[in-house]
Amino acid sequence: MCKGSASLALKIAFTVALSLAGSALAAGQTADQAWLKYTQLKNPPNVPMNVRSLGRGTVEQSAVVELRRGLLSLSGKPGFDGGPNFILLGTVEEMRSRNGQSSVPTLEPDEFLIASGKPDLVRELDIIGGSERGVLYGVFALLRNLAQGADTSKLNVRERPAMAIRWVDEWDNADGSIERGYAGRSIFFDGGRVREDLAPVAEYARLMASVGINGCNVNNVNNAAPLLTSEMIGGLARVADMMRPWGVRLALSVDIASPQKIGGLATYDPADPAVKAWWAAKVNEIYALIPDFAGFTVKADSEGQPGPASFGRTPADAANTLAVALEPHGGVVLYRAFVYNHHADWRDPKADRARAAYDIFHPLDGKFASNVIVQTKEGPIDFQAREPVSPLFGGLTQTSQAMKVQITQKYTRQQRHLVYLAPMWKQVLDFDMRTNGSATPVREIVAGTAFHRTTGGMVGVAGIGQDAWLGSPLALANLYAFGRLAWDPTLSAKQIADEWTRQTISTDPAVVKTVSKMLMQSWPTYESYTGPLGMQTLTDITGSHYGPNIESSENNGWGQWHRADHEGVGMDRSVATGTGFAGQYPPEVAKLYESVATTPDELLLFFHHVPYTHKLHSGKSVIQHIYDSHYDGAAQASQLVGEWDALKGRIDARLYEDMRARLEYQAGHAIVWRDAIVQYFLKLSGIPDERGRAGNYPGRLEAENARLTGYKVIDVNPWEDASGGKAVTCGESKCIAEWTYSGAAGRFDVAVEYFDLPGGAAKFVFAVNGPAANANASWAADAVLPSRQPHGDNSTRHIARGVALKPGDVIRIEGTPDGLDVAALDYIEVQPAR
Ligand code: GCV
Repeated sequence: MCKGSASLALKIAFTVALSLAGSALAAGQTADQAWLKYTQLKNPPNVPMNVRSLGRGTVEQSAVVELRRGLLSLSGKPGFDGGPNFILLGTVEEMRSRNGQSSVPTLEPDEFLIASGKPDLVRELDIIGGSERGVLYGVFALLRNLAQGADTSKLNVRERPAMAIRWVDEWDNADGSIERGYAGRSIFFDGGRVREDLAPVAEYARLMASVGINGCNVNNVNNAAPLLTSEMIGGLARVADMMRPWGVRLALSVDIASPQKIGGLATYDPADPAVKAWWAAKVNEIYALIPDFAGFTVKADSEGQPGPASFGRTPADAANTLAVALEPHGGVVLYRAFVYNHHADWRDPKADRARAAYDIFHPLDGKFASNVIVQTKEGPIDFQAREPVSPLFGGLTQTSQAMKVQITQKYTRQQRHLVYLAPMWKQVLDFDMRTNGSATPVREIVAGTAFHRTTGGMVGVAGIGQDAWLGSPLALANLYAFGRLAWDPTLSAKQIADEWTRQTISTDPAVVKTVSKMLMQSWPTYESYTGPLGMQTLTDITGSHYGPNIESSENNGWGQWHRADHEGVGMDRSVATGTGFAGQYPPEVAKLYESVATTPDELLLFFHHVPYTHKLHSGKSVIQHIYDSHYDGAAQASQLVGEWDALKGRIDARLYEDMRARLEYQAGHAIVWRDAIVQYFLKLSGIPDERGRAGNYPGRLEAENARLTGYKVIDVNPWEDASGGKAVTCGESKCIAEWTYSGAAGRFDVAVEYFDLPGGAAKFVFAVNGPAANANASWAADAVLPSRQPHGDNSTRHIARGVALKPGDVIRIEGTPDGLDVAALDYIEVQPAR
């Protein structure tokens, strides 16, 4: 390339950089709220500062802009040095024609190579991509290394993604709400249309590209029909335009009944010629405006969505109808295996939702068109705290597959609890399915290599919104980890946590060690206090999916049963005596899960119904494990606060305060979970806790036993969500609960368990013998939490610290309702001061 074109490229790069920076600022939502911070390094990066590119394509220019932005920011320099050394960006083709030689290796489209150019008088570092996207990925890889302070003096990196499909799914609705989203409203839609301001979409695309995500399915699989109207497609083309410079292709969820719902046809039977023609015309309409459109995601015959079963057709029939329409344009169909009957008969011991995907899709293996990818959730139920790997991954050897994971934390407490999910995903990816008796790790199955498929991959339900992408700052480690694992599933969860921390929070080794440790212990901690032994998640599955509600999983058709009774707990999924689910795995794995003796403790209750007295491999009884695990988990959640505290002064003060409040809330909510599950199983089993904790709460004083002025006692539903099953609520302008303290004199932390109800912000004042006990003693119940009634969803802990108490003191809580928030109280607990 001649000098002139290089400087033209530079000029374009600057213009794009400025406009990108401007638009991002205007929107107030930027990628540097996540990991693309490029914080100035102590030692300037050891690479040339000048950036040139050989091509002028949009994606390559994004790479130039990003590299310049990153280098300036990391080095803290005001501008470029104008010296002779440079970094050169180009595709293989561009590099070959520049050098007039073929020494440049052939690379796959998304592959890149970072290598020193031929030593000359000047230092040259080349970033070569198999395509422009490869160049962009190479730039992000270089910046990732630089931002972590890596030694780049002898950089020689060649990487290509393990999987072709690396998509995120957004479950955004046209009205701007987001199904299972916990970070505010949609960045794509509002009021039934595509938003005018799409600057955050470009920033999101930057984030995606930085970890190699190459597709974004922007709308909810439920209620997808309105998205295919011509007006919508016009708007969606603008979304695609914002993502295209970052190599991210737009995809759409479609409703299989669209030909009837919005097309005016009398049927949506996928075998009907008119239906086929409708899809072909619709797809043509899309490609006319979005030439790089990636394809469709389909949820059909599932949870009330229409599907081919209504016409006696199979998922393969439906998928192939769409596939034929998309094929000439290079589009794909991600057909979801999440098909099950949510009206199952819970009295039938053979009924089992976990079986459904394999039962329906395994017989169709080999019947899907080559551009259909069957997309299967990582486990057979629905993103629980722990599930076994879906057996379908081993059951489709002639079909391309993608594994779906959930970044948005529906069952892992909605971003209010810290749960770093990479260790969970890694377990699934590394699981050896032993198909045909040989090593077949799931990561190779979904990548397509295990069964010689041409495509495959990973899809993550992201749920990003306008609230700093995922709401909680540490939750972003999950989005980052998803992309990194889809690119390279052999990376370790710890390595990814370290990388993310260095780029997002600090390169200070002490900070990296602490944050990474917190992230790594967060999933086991969470599992311990919400769903150990494969009990899944004992949450309110018909409502908020947030607080504990153990029986909500039973006696309904949703099939998330754990079958707890007075004698024992767990679902028998063995072939010999149960639902037969264990038999869906290849023989070696099936054998492992078939027997109680060989099933790992962590999944025991997923596969077997055992008495509470059954001894685990650990030597503990099941019931004792349930008690211990919940106490240990809650204690570990509280330790997370202490670990974070050690970072004070070492990290950004706002981040410290923000995350500290979240962790403190989580520690309190872990106690709500602990107490709910422990008191429930204590009552159900009638077996006491060997360590005497269950049902005994030292220092706890129940609100229903207090001297009450104005407050009325109520039963809480479900009963296990309140201590002793009861709470007090205030129907007057002010209410008081008083207890006379009778313990030893000293200084204490007093925890006040109250219900932070929506529809108002009730005020509470904590006092001892008169006015408020200290500055920390009055607060407003102003969090936004689910459920209108007092419930484990909104049970919240406030701690008044360092309170002096002596026998005879009167402890008083004054509650002032506000709107619908009736200042409800559960108990107070006097604990030794920390
Ligand atoms: C988008 C679960 C969730 C639904 C979700 C569904 C799915 O059932 O509760 O909100 O729907 O999974 O994955 O399609």
